[in-house]
Amino acid sequence: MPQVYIGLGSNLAQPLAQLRDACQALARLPDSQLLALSSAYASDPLGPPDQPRYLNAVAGLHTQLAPLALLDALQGIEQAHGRQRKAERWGPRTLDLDILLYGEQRIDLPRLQVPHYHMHARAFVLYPLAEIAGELILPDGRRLTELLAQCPYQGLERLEERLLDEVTA
Ligand code: A4P
Ligand code: MG
Repeated sequence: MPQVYIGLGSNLAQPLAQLRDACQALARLPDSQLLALSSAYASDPLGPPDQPRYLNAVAGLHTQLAPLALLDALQGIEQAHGRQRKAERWGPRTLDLDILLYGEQRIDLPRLQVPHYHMHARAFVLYPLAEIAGELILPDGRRLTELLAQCPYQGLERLEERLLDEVTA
């Protein structure tokens, strides 16, 4: 089963509760197993500055869902969290679930690009990912450690609160 990494983000309507509920939902995905979960991290918004700070985290899964079926499932979870898609790019959101990596695959479809296009330079993706997959090598051969060495913290702050009491691997 491919190892998949999902980026979680929220900056509206109690972000910590949003991320916790989202983790429960990820743990219940069909034909999938939640293997690992990072801490939650707070950071300033990338994009329009007139929005609240974000909380982000990264989850690692095994899944038998094909990439587009997984995307459908994640968008279903986003909808259930009251996500409203607006025209504004990088605007505030209750819950954003991005497929960061899907095994070794590179995917370039109209609805889905993997690896997620900006993950290589985003502290709020790379540092939580490193917490659960420090030895990771990306499909283009780059090591996660190399990317981290070139990625400043960007004001990232790790929270003590746990997102899920137990991850059963
Ligand atoms: N899509 C394509 N590839 C993927 C993928 N790998 N995973 C498509 C998930 N979706 C993917 O996404 C728009 C479309 O992207 C989807 O319909 C899907 O078919 P969206 O979630 O509706 O819109 P979005 O998230 O606003 O757009 P975008 O460009 O993906 O934004 P990002 O890159 O997710 O950035 N600042 C901080 N500190 N923390 C954040 O988490 N997030 C954003 C959003 C901006 N600033 C942030 C953060
Ligand atoms: Mg998104």
